Parts: sequence; structure tokens; C-alpha cells
Amino acid sequence: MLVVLTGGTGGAKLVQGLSLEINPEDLVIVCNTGDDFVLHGLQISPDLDTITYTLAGIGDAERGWGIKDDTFAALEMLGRYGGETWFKLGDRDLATHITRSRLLREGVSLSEITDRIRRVLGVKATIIPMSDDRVETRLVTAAGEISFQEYFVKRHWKDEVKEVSFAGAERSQPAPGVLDAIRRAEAVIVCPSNPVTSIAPILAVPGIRKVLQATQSPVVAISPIVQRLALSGPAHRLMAAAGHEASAAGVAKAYADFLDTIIIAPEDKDLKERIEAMGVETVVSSIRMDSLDDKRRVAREVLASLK
Ligand code: FO1
Repeated sequence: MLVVLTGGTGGAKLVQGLSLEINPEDLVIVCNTGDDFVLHGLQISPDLDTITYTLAGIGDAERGWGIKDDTFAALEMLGRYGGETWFKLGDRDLATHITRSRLLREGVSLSEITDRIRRVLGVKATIIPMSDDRVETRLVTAAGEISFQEYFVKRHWKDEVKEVSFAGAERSQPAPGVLDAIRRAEAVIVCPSNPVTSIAPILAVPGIRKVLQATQSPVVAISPIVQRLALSGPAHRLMAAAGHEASAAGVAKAYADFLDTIIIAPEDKDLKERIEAMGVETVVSSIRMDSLDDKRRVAREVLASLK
């Protein structure tokens, strides 16, 4: 069994590749929920949904989020009522948020709801939120403190970020099964997700970092940064805000206390020596995942690095 730590879009590409290269029943995916928020009175969990829809084969691969061929009639009507329309919730996607919100109100945990949704959608891999408790990624900007989705979607990651924090993390507990899965895993894979807003929230849940440090099994990460730029999104800017160098070496350093191997892009091969001096084995390989073939090839590269 392999454990995968992931956020949404970037991580979903590797998760999809892995699910096609090994038996998906052997995958336990621990997913960031720091991006979760409430909109229209509904509990939205973007990363859980992106991973679930991708593995169910209904995700919109081009956008990287939502359901393919979804329509937006409800959103248009919500706008007419004066509701917020900056976060594009599709009609079919809304059914997921309505169901999740109803079950949460009935007292069902987020991890149980996530498991029910993935089973209904025919996903064979196990998907677990990092925690059933509310942990919220907050960003301090010149415009004040805002949530991740306000920063990312509403304000198009234009603000300069001074600080990133995870409200509620210190009181949170890992969701049932997370620590045990990491302890029993043959290997742990850290996806090429944003180290600051996708992976750091997972690591901020008490206990998770400690079991990663303690495991004897290999832990491998794929750099989400190539030549100081994120493969997608604002990871390079947020790395600097969180006090890390915005490079594959900065990613290796952020994870060095539990990481055995990092896979970096050929453009960054000059960083290999510096990263290996941190005690992290460095594999140089193409890590861009634009096509399904790329996703499978990177997945095979990750699996080969575990041997
Ligand atoms: N990202 C956007 O850039 N714009 C959107 O309107 C948007 C809507 C959306 C709806 C449902 C969902 O599950 C995800 C959605 N995302 C959207 C993606 C999301 O904001 C981010 O990709 C993740 O939170 C980052 O991992």
C-alpha cells in the first residue's frame, strides 16, 4: 500500500497516473482541506472533490477542477439573487456540496462523507481528508487577512503575501486512518502540489509530520517548481512568503526532515549537488504532466525511485 499526500490540481495529475500504473485499491490518498470554505451556506472541499472526480473519470482535466461538461445554470440564478458568482460552482458539482453539507449537519464526519462519495462514484482508491476538524489556510496580505479561495480565485493571486497560517491546526487531529496508513505504507509519495498551501496544511496537523519522520519506508516528493517557477499556480510566490527559497532546492529543504528522495526537472539538474548535501537523494527526470502519457510516465518514474 502506498500513501499519497496531495492538494488539488497538480497532485491530481500524478494521482491519476499512479492509479493507472498500480492497483488503485493499493492507494491511500491523504488530501489537503485547508482550502475548504463555506459559500452559499455550503461546505466546499475543492481538493477532495478534484481528486475524487479525477479518479472517477468525471473531472474537467482542462480546467483542473469541477466536473467535465458541467453547466452553470444554478450559479447564474444565484447571481440574480445577489449571491457571489466568483467561485464557479457547476450544477452537478453543486450536488456534491449540497450532499456534503447535509451529511455534516446530520453529524456524519468529513472522512465518512468523503468515503461515501468516492464509493458512489466508483473510485477504488481510498481518499481521506487530512483531518475531520476545521483547519483553514489564512493569508496575510496588504488587503488584510484572507482565505485561500479569496486569494486564489477571487483576487487572482495578485496580493503580495506576508504570512501564511493554518487556523485551527494546533487543535486538530488527523482523520481516522491517516497515521496508521503512513505507519503501514510501503512508501509515501508527496505530490507536486503547492508546498505552502497544499502540503504544509497536512503537515501542520499534529502527529502527521512525526510519523513521516519515523517511517522506515521511503518518502519521495516530486518538485512542483521548475527553474524558480511553479508548474501551475502561485507556489513560487508563496514559498518566498513562507521563508523558503522558491526552487526545487527550497522544496527539498522544506521536507528534508522526512524526505528520502526528490524528483526534479532536467532544467534544475544543477541543484542536484546542493539537494544531495541535505541528505536527500535526487532523481533528475521530466516532471511535466500535460498529457495522460506524461502522468503515467511520471508515475512510473516515482514507482521506480522506490526500488
Ligand atoms: N478555481 C478557479 O480558479 N476558479 C474557480 O471558479 C474555481 C471553482 C471551483 C469549484 C469547485 C472546486 O472543487 C474547485 C474550484 N476551483 C476553482 C479550484 C480551486 O479553487 C483550487 O484549484 C484549489 O483549491 C487549489 O488546490
